[in-house]
Amino acid sequence: MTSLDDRAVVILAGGTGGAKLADGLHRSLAPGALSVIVNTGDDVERHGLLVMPDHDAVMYLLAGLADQERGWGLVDETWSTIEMLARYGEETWFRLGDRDFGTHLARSRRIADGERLTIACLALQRALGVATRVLPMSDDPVRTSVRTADGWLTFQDYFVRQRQEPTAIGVRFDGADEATPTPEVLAAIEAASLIVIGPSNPIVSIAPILAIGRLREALAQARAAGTRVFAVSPIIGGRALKGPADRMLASLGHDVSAVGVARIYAGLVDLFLLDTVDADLAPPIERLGMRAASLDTVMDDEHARARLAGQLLALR
Ligand code: FO1
Repeated sequence: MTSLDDRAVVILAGGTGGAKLADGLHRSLAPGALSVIVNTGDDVERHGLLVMPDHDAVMYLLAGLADQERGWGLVDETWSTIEMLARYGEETWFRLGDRDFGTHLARSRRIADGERLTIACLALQRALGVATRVLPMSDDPVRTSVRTADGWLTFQDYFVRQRQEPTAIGVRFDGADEATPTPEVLAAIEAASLIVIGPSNPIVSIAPILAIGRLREALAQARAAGTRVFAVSPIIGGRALKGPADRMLASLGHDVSAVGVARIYAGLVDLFLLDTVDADLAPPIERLGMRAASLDTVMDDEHARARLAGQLLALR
């Protein structure tokens, strides 16, 4: 058996495409070589507990516990707690499963006892046997809101309660200006030989991470020092495979294409990876000052994830 690549890699990720590529890299790299920096703008307090959808999506997927059909939460889930909460008249449009509640209880207890968010998350990951570090972008709260014709909605209100139906005419990341990256995030960026911006929603999954000034600076410094920075398009053939990224790009005035996404990342990345169906978009992307490469980027199963991760690592 060939030995796994142990050069340090960082991926910036939200909950879906980014999580899948993180899983592929996790499978392709030596244990501990990968750090995932996750968006916390989707985090939300429910029933007195902190819920971290993007962190938990990555942690569950890497632990082999994710319900991949539903697209969020845990496998073999049951729903007795939320049903009981509904009987008490609590708001239950945001569905938390019984097993998932265990995660939020354990993490919230640690935070109430004074642990930093990152330390609490790392403890949960270790308990699930996940060697990759899944790092919240900051220990400070950052919360995404989406502006619609009826006003501002908190992210989960827009995403789950309103099923992403209202047109997004603005986004904001409350707390991002004051938030600082954690020492763990800065150390991971500094140690990385490759940093990947995963195929997550550029508007509400990656932008909150990049909105933290000191983190964005750290990426630029790493790049200036020779670290390669790659981005993978979440838009394939003009559409997002999952979620509202395509509609959000359109309503916020961006091109709904890999070029539109590449424009958002111009100046930050060395190489932009697009799907083979979009290979003809390579020239306009290269005119933005980055290399472009095309591969089959659809990650239907774990083999496809590991294959894409391996191909990406080979482009370093
Ligand atoms: N997504 C839904 O569509 N409906 C839900 O009720 C829901 C509950 C939920 C609970 C915990 C969790 O970690 C994620 C959950 N999600 C749910 C997914 C989540 O809202 C989004 O997928 C992400 O925030 C977007 O990346």
